[in-house]
Amino acid sequence: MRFGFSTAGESHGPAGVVLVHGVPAGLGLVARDVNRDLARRQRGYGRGGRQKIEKDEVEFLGGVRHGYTLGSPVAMLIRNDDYANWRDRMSPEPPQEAPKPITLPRPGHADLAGMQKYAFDDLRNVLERSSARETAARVAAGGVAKKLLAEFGVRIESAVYRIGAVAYPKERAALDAQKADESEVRCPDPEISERMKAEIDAARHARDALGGEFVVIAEGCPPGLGSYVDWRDKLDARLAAAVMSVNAIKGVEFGMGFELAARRSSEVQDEILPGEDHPARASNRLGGLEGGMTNGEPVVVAAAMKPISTIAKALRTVDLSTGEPARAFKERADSCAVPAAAVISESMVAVVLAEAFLEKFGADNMTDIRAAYDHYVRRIGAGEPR
Ligand code: EPS
Repeated sequence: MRFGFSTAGESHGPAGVVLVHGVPAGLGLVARDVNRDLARRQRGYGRGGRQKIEKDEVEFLGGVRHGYTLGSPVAMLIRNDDYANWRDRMSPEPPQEAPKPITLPRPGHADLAGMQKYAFDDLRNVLERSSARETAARVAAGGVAKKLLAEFGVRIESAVYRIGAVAYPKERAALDAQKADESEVRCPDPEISERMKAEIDAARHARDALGGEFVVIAEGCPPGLGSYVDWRDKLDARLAAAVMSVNAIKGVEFGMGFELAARRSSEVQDEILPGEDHPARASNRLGGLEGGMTNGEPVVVAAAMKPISTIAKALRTVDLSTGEPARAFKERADSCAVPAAAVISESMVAVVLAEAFLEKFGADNMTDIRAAYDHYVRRIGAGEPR
């Protein structure tokens, strides 16, 4: 089966679960490999009270033995510690007394269309699954993908370059992304980070929330992941879909992104120069992707996140139990989750790259994949086998 994953679990239910399939046998994998990113996802200035309750860690339920994958699905469990406080409202078994339904859909959330689509009269049935809590399970899947890619020298990082009106140059954020973990907003510049934090404070005091922009960089990808042959195989399309699937993401761009549209061709292509052992590039304006394939330059994906839709300054809605005008439902929420979205998007990028990597080099076991990879990089002169 090709590499990929499915998740299950509700935000205040007992746990999140992820099943990662298509993982080759013989990959070294321990809980620590995955838990590091789970902790990075939980950080970020502007998070609400929930992250103080949770300490996300995985428990392997299948697919790993004595620190190595078996080629069977890797199943991981992440418990929701908050479930203890929600047992009555979220128990899988019928409760003694049904909780009062929530009927005030929030503009911008999945609430209204979700209730219409699934014939619910309680929007908790929608919000529990549409909540970004689900992304913890995605990050666990991303941890497996990152571990696989790291065996071949692929490193994935991210940096935030906008929170609300406070911005930093995207190119500089991408260059210094390795410093982003030191910042509470994942911006590599300490002074801009402080301004971003002040921006978040101001929004919170106004009972509002903020979005922003971030960039994910994958270095060390060999050329030729993805393909130009069929539209479904084009890697930029697959990466865009994966990043767009992260809650509240409204736009994705590569390299110089939408700015490319305003320039002349000669100003935007990455010229090919003779290199030591293989052709080199004079620039990376296209973000490491040409013709739906990696070209050996760092893959640079940026995304715009809209502000979170659960806000204290509740917006106008309709009470679905009466049809009367009302104010939207308000529950504890984050005031900014852009730093978390950057980490989640690293995971989604890793999953797509791992899938494309295994398409190119085989998928059964690490020994055969390594042999295919070594042969390929030798043939195209893209450096020494790792
Ligand atoms: C979310 C609402 C908040 C966030 C949550 C996403 O949860 P709660 O309602 O429990 O306070 O903290 O994100 C997470 C729980 C998480 O782990 O990222 C929402 O409505 O989407």
